[in-house]
Amino acid sequence: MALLPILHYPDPKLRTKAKPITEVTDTLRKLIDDMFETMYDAPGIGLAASQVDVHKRLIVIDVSETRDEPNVYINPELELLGTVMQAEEGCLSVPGYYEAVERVDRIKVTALDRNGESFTQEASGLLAVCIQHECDHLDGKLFVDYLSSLKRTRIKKKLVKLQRQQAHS
Ligand code: GNR
Ligand code: NI
Repeated sequence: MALLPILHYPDPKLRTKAKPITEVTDTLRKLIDDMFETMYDAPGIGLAASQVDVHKRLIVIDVSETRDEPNVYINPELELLGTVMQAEEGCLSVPGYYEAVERVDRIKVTALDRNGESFTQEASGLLAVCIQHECDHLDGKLFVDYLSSLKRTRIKKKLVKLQRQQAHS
């Protein structure tokens, strides 16, 4: 297993639209394992392949308190249900920032699991928010895109400054 480097906003690679996965192979399962290790280490509740510079439609999630409920979604397709709510979101690609974002409180997702089998799941609460957040990553979208341009610009400037300092230390 291996920890994978996570891309940080405003890296333009985070804007890449991910391509559908055509075959679920052992190589892909190795990537899934590495993504879980990276997510648990961060620590985060979800990770999209886009964040580790792999532009394939794959996300991993574990919203459990006990960190022992790994969920894999390959080629996820979302159906938005329920009503729009505000929820505080953070992102491993936007470290240190938490902001309210509007999301629906209920979704239905259809995807392939790590064996290439199709499944459908209904989700609410944090899991529903996280699945929407991760699916956005696959389309090159970040939670900061839902904020005012003023807030987004402030966050961008601070992160660019931080990255410059880290590069020089
Ligand atoms: O770890 C994460 N926490 C989180 C909290 C609220 C809403 C979404 C998330 S996802 C985030 C990990 C991440 O950046 N996934 O892309
Ligand atoms: Ni994120």
